[in-house]
Amino acid sequence: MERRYSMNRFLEAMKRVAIEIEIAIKSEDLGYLDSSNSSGEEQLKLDVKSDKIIEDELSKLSDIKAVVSEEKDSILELNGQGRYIVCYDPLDGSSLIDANLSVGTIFGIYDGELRGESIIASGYIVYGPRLELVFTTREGRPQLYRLIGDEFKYIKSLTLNERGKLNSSGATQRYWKPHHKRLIEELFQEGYRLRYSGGMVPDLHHILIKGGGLFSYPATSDNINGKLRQLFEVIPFALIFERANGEAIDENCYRLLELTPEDIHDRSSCFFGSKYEIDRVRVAYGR
Ligand code: AHM
Repeated sequence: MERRYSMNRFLEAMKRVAIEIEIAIKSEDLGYLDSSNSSGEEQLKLDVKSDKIIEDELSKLSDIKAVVSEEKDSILELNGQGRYIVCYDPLDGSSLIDANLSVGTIFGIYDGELRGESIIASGYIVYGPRLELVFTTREGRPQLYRLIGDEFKYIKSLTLNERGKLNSSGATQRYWKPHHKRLIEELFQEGYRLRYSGGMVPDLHHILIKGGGLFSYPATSDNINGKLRQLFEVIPFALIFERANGEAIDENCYRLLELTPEDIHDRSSCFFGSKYEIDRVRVAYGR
């Protein structure tokens, strides 16, 4: 009961965050700062502003002990009496805003150690033609909310079919491993269609909304652990896909929900999809 109350308060906070970041995207300067983030990437002013919006909203929630952000080097303590740690990527794919493509915020709530098994809820916000938010706990299906007027309305729960039609394959193709290339080509031969915007949130949202498909961001010869970060991106989406009747694994075919990062900014190869496509990954990767 207590946890449910905390999650409801958290969800309401993230709805406010969504509206605030949406306003910032539409009205703020897009330039770069002189600083770079802990991964050595240049920081857009909007990344930093979005980070601050989330930090400020979550600091008002007494049960949030600390936050870990893609934009911060280390854990930030918020409320000494709190219980949960929230890990988030405030504005994933922000470089796509120049081209007016959709971007997103990803978040996961951890109870205990920062690892897959401790995640108790997660979600994401899509800043696209519509403002949408998806939220799930370890029980039940992911719930889709949409801003209509000045209020988020519940739209539906998200469930994947046994297989889909979309093939969303990330990373630089010249660095793909041969078996990965074969897998992607075979899916196209089976009739899968390419859908890849370069934004993890809209690309995964697309698969969830259309009921299936494969999103892959493999380990490559230039990024041996892949690109996407475990705590802020990979584990939160793994919970969403599993709760939507899909699967989420890494290149060793372990569940992404079993990952334990050594460092808060650790990355992992990742595959998200419906059951058929993830079985195809297992065969391609020899497991
Ligand atoms: P970012 O942290 O620079 O925003 O990069 C994250 C994004 C993801 O949203 C997306 O899935 C991936 O990078 C795309 O990478 P690539 O262009 O290498 O396929």
